[in-house]
Amino acid sequence: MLFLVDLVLFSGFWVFGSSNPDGFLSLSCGGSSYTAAYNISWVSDNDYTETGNTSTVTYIEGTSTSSVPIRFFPDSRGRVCYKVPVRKDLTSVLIRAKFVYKNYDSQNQPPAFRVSLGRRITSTVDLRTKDPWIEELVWPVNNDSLMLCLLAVKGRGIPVISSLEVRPLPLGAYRRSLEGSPDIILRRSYRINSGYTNGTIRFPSDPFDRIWDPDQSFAPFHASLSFNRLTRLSSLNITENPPASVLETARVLARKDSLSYTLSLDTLGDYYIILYFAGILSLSPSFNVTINNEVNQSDYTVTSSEAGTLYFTQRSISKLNITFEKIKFNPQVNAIEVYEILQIPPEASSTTVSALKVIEQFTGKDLGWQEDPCTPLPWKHIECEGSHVTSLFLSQINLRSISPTFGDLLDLKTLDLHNTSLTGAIQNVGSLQHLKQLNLSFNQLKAFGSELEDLVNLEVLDLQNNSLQGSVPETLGKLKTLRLLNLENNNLVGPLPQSLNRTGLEVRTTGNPCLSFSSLSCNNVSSTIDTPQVTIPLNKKHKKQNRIAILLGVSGGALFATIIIFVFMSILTRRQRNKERDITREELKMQNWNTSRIFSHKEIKLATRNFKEVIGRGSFGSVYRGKLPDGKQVAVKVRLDRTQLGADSFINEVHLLSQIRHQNLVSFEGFCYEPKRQILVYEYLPGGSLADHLYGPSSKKLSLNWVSRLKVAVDAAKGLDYLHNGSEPRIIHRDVKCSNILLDKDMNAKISDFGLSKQFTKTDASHVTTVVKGTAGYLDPEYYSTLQLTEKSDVYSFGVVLLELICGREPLSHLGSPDSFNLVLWARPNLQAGAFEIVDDILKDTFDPESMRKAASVAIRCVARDASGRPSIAEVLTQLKEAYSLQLSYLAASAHTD
Ligand SMILES: *[C@@H]1O[C@H](CO)[C@@H](O)[C@H](O)[C@H]1NC(C)=O
Ligand SMILES: *[C@@H]1O[C@H](CO)[C@@H](O)[C@H](O)[C@H]1NC(C)=O
Ligand SMILES: *[C@@H]1O[C@H](CO)[C@@H](O)[C@H](O)[C@H]1NC(C)=O
Ligand SMILES: *[C@@H]1O[C@H](CO)[C@@H](O)[C@H](O)[C@H]1NC(C)=O
Ligand SMILES: *[C@@H]1O[C@H](CO)[C@@H](O)[C@H](O)[C@H]1NC(C)=O
Ligand SMILES: *[C@@H]1O[C@H](CO)[C@@H](O)[C@H](O)[C@H]1NC(C)=O
Ligand SMILES: *[C@@H]1O[C@H](CO)[C@@H](O)[C@H](O)[C@H]1NC(C)=O
Ligand SMILES: *[C@@H]1O[C@H](CO)[C@@H](O)[C@H](O)[C@H]1NC(C)=O
Ligand SMILES: CC(=O)N[C@H]1CO[C@H](CO)[C@@H](O)[C@@H]1O
Repeated sequence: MLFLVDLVLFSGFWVFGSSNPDGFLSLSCGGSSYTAAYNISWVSDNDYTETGNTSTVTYIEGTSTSSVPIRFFPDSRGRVCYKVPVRKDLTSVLIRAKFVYKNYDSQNQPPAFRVSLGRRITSTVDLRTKDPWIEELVWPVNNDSLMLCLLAVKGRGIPVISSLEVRPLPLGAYRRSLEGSPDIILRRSYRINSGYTNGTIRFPSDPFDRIWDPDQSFAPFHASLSFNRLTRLSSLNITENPPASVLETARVLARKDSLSYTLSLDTLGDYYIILYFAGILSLSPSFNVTINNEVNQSDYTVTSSEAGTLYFTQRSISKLNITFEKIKFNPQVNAIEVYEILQIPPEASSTTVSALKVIEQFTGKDLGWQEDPCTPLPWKHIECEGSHVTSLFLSQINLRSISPTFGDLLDLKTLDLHNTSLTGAIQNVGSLQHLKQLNLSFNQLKAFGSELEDLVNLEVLDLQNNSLQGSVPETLGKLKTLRLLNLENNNLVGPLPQSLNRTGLEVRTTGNPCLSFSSLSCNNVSSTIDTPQVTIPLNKKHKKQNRIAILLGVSGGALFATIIIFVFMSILTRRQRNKERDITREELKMQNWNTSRIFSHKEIKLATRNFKEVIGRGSFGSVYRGKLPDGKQVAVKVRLDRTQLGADSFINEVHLLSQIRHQNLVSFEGFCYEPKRQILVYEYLPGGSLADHLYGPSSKKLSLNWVSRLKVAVDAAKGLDYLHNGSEPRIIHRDVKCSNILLDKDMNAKISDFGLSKQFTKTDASHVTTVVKGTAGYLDPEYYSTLQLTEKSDVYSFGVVLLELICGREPLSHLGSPDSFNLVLWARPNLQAGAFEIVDDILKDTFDPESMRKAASVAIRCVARDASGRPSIAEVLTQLKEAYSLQLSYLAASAHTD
């Protein structure tokens, strides 16, 4: 669970002593207020927050011992912010933040985190590489307060800060040759006091309290000469106003022909360079200034007793070579500043922001939506491209209707409002011209409305599990880019518009009373009406009349009489053909059901105590807990009317289920097949699902250490291997996921929810297309191009399960940073790089790295984009067994040494 906590420090008044330098603000993070040398007042941040814990660390730096306060934020793995007032009359301020770890927690694990200033992420602070770490930023004052935030990086420890200083800078400083781009933050790379070696210079020598570093190791091949106060500088007419003490020393070429600084830079980026020259000698040398091998300024002259500057910007560089080539007398330089140029991203449009704020109110929840939706980090439930909000994901909240406000989110490409209690007609989306994916599934929508046809860029429209009625509007055919139209489990009837029958568009229709392209046969209607007749043959005649009545009612008009007769005839013919396959109860009993039983509905009612205890729900119906007369515990799966299979399909299904037996597959106990009742009875597994263990109450989660996770993985792989390679026919599961892996009381894992019903395309004509029951986050990416699921699709889904076992998080999760939303995309590069920081915290220090490496490597191969790159489940099983035994011997060895 990540928290988004804003620690806002806002001191609306200036509390400094009368002689505190004007405009200085110095926050002692986690410390107390005190006055330091030169009357600089340090203010504690203590009074302004309840967030974060404080401590003090002492460390040795050079020859001196420092003791500094720190504030760290253990319970806010999201974001913490300091909001600091700034004088509006300034053009820019210097912000200096100091981050100190120095093992304050005795864990020896220096954290890494990101820092943002306003809308821009400016830096990644990695205290492993440098501790203390000082960030200096020049911020163009564009607001009366600035917001500096620490953004946690998942798995990289707790952000920590020691001090934060704000210093006014001279008016107009650090803007030359950056004109026309006001939205720039400068991040200090170097500030060198050339020719000076005796320590740093700062306040009060520099009234703006910049820290000028001594010039020691920057140009090792040249003699460092300093000329102190040889000449009085008559004028210091430089906007940046460097202190005289800095300009009074210079590095001067001694012997060679050129003087050179080679500076390495943190990141590849754009840099801003300022060179300071002062005529401290009686000579006036002239030279060429070459930056990264290009002469930028030729024949520059430093006039005796005068000061001057050169400004440069360099694009896309990662190192810097500044060379001064002699023309007359020896070249010299007095100071050098180098800054990384950081563009401030534009603000999101105010329409978008206010629309989102209104939507937040609609939800009745505090979604933590503050500041800018896209920068520095996108809000929860939102994804951005630049400053455009392109995705909005809201679910499990009560919206009831799509309010007009949604129509203002003009940049949306993805709108996901599944399970938000929407009712009525689909509305207020017509203006979303960029929309590619619209998910309104699992609501109670009744009508299509008239706006869908305006969504000219729509690719995926998911309307499954709603209450849509009537027929599918012809106008949906206008959506030329549509690839997937999911209408499953609604109350739709009638032929689908032919305009939707085209290659590249998949229409899913199961779970509707009567929905297919063919206008002449309506197999679903016939099969529901057929059903009673299968088991109660005496009713045959009666039912036929019934059917005619129903069909008349449905089509309601003499005009269609011919069609009706046609339909009737075709059903009759079909019946004739199928007659010998009609199955009576007696016949059912005579078949070989192995150990499976045929239950009567009465028996089921008794076993479940009249369907008292629901233990699961799905789109197919509910699962109840039951107890057979012999004491055996069972899980009873009752199919909803609309998801019932045709008679043949159901018999085929239960027949297959009763033949499949494997210790790692949930065993099938029997079934009930009576009019309008299709019930499957399975063994009951008391251990719950793997998902319960990984994401349920923490007590359960603790029981899942690495060795038991590997055991679960091995078991599940065995079950899947049997489906793929051991059973006849071979079975593709199509919905492998954590909630379909169940555990018995001894923590043996078994796969559930397998069978034929998901792949009945060829044998059952009532299914228009391949029915995919995949789950978001687990679905083979190749499916979208091939529209086919294969054994390798199961391997992919299984790979996602392995990643969940390793990382302890769900396949799609908005809880972390945006780049971690998709488990596969996030974990793959990390695990490939051996970055085990992303391994579930609970497993830390308890796993054998070799075992983890093996499991991670097979997981990564399973989720290869290309199906051909994925291993077979048999190979996965072999690898997992090895990882398992590695971990076992590791545990044995550590038990031995303990
Ligand atoms: C500090 O402030 C006090 C008065 O508040 C003043 O007397 C003293 O001179 C100041 N010291 C410096 C170094 O500015
Ligand atoms: C942080 O402070 C809270 C409350 O003051 C305390 O419960 C918690 O244990 C502290 N955490 C650490 C890591 O010191
Ligand atoms: C200043 O920043 C705050 C948020 O920190 C924002 O709400 C406000 O609109 C900004 N004001 C200006 C003038 O940009
Ligand atoms: C260096 O600075 C110290 C005081 O900061 C001073 O005592 C010393 O004389 C200086 N050395 C040189 C070579 O200037
Ligand atoms: C200071 O520099 C500005 C522009 O760089 C120039 O216009 C002005 O005359 C200079 N003033 C002095 C006293 O040199
Ligand atoms: C820096 O640039 C100068 C002139 O282009 C060149 O002679 C010198 O070798 C370069 N130094 C390094 C370390 O690249
Ligand atoms: C200085 O630059 C000019 C123009 O690029 C060039 O012609 C000249 O040779 C350079 N001089 C030296 C000493 O590099
Ligand atoms: C769908 O279209 C194809 C070709 O356009 C046609 O052959 C086929 O019969 C149509 N399917 C149905 C069910 O109407
Ligand atoms: C001669 C030359 O290359 N001049 C460039 C020096 O650098 C500034 C700023 O980077 C450019 O604007 C000049 O064109």
